[in-house]
Amino acid sequence: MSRIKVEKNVYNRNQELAEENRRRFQQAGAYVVNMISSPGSGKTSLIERLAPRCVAAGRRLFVIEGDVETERDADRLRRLGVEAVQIQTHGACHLDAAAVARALAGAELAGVDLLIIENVGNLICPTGFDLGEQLRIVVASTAEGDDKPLKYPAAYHKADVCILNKMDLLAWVDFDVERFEAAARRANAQLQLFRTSCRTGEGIDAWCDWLMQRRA
Ligand SMILES: Nc1nc2c(ncn2[C@@H]2O[C@H](COP(=O)(O)OP(=O)(O)OP(=O)(O)O)[C@@H](O)[C@H]2O)c(=O)[nH]1
Ligand SMILES: [Mg+2]
Repeated sequence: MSRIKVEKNVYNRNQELAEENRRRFQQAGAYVVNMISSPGSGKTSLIERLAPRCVAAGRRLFVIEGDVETERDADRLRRLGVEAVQIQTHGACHLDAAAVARALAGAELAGVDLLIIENVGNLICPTGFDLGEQLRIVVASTAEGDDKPLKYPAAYHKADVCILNKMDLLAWVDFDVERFEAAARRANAQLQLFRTSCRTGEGIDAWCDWLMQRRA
């Protein structure tokens, strides 16, 4: 079989499983978010900031953490009282719909309001794999350079929301926010843009309020 045909089969099979996941999520009433970014842009930190707001709003949050190795991110969230499952891919650079289904095999999703899937830190491979989510977020940080939407357009093209995190670092890094956002909009004119800092809390309320409203 040619490589193109094998890849097409992999994507088709993933799409079928993603639709199965989506049906299960919808039946349970869970709103599902897939978070994609390069390593270290602040995905887990953003979830840590969201968690107490979910408690305050009476919303049940459940998180799937995707990493190549370690249970560290799930442990960070468990310390805050968040229900979290860790997927360790042991080499794979993305999550797929089958891995998400396996991670949730024994989980009771009824009553979960928000299910966040933090994908493996990578701007390339995760973009091709629908996990059954309703909302896809691409997170960038000011430490990464403002040209990333130009270099990794698919990550932006396929996202609904773009969060620019680490706004507190702007004074120390060469990063032009307007240039970044113009490039992100060029990849995807519909992108909903947010600017945040998990350190100072800047923009966190606006982002979390928007997400809660969208979920409702
Ligand atoms: N200055 C600053 N540091 C931040 C901010 N957000 C996160 N960090 C720091 O950036 C580092 C990476 O944050 P994480 O939340 O672990 O990033 P991540 O995207 O989940 O990383 P991976 O899961 O490894 O891909 C940590 O040391 C955080 O404390 C921010 O807004 N400002
Ligand atoms: Mg993380």
